[in-house]
Amino acid sequence: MEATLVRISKFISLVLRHNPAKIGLTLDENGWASVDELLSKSAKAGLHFDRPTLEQVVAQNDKKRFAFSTDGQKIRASQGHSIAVDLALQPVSPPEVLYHGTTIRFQESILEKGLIPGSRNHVHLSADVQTASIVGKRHGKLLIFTVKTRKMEQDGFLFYLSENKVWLTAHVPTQYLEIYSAAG
Ligand code: HQG
Repeated sequence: MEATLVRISKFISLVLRHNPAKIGLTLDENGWASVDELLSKSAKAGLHFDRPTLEQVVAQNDKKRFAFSTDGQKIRASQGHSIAVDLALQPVSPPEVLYHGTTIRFQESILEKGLIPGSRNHVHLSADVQTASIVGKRHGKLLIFTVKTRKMEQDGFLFYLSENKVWLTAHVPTQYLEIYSAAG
């Protein structure tokens, strides 16, 4: 993605996930913003882009972070929010295991408290080790946990799959965690 598009993507990621008030935008309870309002308020805040450019950002985004409503009038982030939004996702049955990429710096705390959402609304889990590696390396030296998601489901935990295929859950207690090793 070209530099201008990346800049817009980072900007709308901040606005749609964390701080719409920064540009005077309001999201509805499901996290949607009016596209026209996003364009005009971003321009007022100093970042000018038009609808075709926004469509490019949405289409080319490496992780498909954003989605338009079916009528194309609204846009939202598909996951990753820190503000309270109800994505209105239905619980989905998870595979046997999922993965969580993090850094060894957090190991002790995770083994003590389990995986907690921190500033976000959910704990984020990955379907494969490769994705978990990318997520984890953002934080430092990589550590991957295998999460026994089927067992969690049997114990009553709920799982959601965001539109861009990130698995979400509220909390992962330590008994469902195992340090992943490639050797098995
Ligand atoms: C860690 C990116 C200490 C957790 C990614 C993680 C993902 C604990 C960090 C999405 C802990 C939170 C989310 C505990 C969890 N003690 N640390 N008990 N429990 N943690 O960025 O999962 O590029 O909020 O392991 O690709 O890294 O933004 O979450 O390291 O999909 O679209 O606390 O963000 O997507 O970090 O990443 P984050 P994450 P985007």
